[in-house]
Amino acid sequence: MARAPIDQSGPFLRHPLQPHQLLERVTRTEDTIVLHHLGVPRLHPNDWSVSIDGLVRRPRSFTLAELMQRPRVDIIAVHQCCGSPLDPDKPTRRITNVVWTGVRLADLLAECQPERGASFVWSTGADHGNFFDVECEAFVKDLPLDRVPQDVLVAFAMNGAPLRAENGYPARLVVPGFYGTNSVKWLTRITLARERPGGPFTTRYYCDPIRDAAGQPTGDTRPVWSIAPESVIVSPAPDKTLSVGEAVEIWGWAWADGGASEVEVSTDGESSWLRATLEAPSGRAWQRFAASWRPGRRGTYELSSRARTRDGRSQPASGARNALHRVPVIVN
Ligand SMILES: Nc1nc2c(c(=O)[nH]1)N[C@H]1C(S)=C(S)[C@@H](COP(=O)(O)O)O[C@H]1N2
Ligand SMILES: [Mo]
Repeated sequence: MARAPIDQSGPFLRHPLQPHQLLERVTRTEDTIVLHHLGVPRLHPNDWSVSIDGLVRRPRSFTLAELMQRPRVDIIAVHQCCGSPLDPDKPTRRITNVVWTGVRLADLLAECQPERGASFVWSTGADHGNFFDVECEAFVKDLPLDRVPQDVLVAFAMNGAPLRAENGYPARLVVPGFYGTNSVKWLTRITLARERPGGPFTTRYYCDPIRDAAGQPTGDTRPVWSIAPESVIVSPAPDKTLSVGEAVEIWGWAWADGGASEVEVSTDGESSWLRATLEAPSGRAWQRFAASWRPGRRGTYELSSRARTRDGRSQPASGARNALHRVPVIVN
């Protein structure tokens, strides 16, 4: 396929809602985050197809019409940007919870008959151009092949409507439970390979340093794949005035790849924590938590929430993209 013309070239970020504005369980499409590195390729559905190649016995491509005729599934999932690859430890809370519709990548791959030795799925978008000082032929990401059967999709709709151009029209990858950067928009090619791809978005960017027990970098890195446990307080909103002796509900959303198992809330600057009620995980959606608090004294307070997973992972106080979310409030 010829290179697609690029609209809006260069890095782009739209982040409409702050945590206290995430009142809806399903984020409306006009309120979702939009992020890309190189621009928006202009693709025509009639010339578009996605090819599957590499370590497969029967390489082939699928047109949009062919995808649309196949059995489709809906998945509600947290869709989160991990933050800027130039400042990966900074929490940005670019989060949404949306419904994707598409076909299961596992079904498409089965048709192409993966060969033994295939371990990684490379996904290529039609966008190309310059990301800061790096010239990129395409946006290429990867994921482990053994993740695919869970629920990886080639999606053509978000919240029940065809993808907008900026969200990856006509079709994109969606890797539920992984950070958004792995869900390649404007998908044109899937390649099965023995090893990880060598491009800038899998080697130079989106690789977290692994630290030893003392917090020192070991020199090894880990791809930014799985979403770490995280939570945000939606209500009360920052700087809200509350009344002494009146019960307030502190509520918000929690999520993690694999689901959150517990959320705690602190109202005293993290000296003590009380356990919130938490919805059970459902699909890949975020989970509502709530705790009741009756402030006993006037003053300023800082509220925090902390999510945990069944295997004991949690949110650090600072220095990581999933660091604790804190909300100052006033009690009168
Ligand atoms: N082809 C392509 N896919 C991409 C990107 C990109 O630059 N090019 N950006 C990624 C990043 S960093 C994020 S957070 C999500 C954002 O998806 P959205 O704009 O649909 O919310 O797309 C990912 N997929
Ligand atoms: Mo992102």
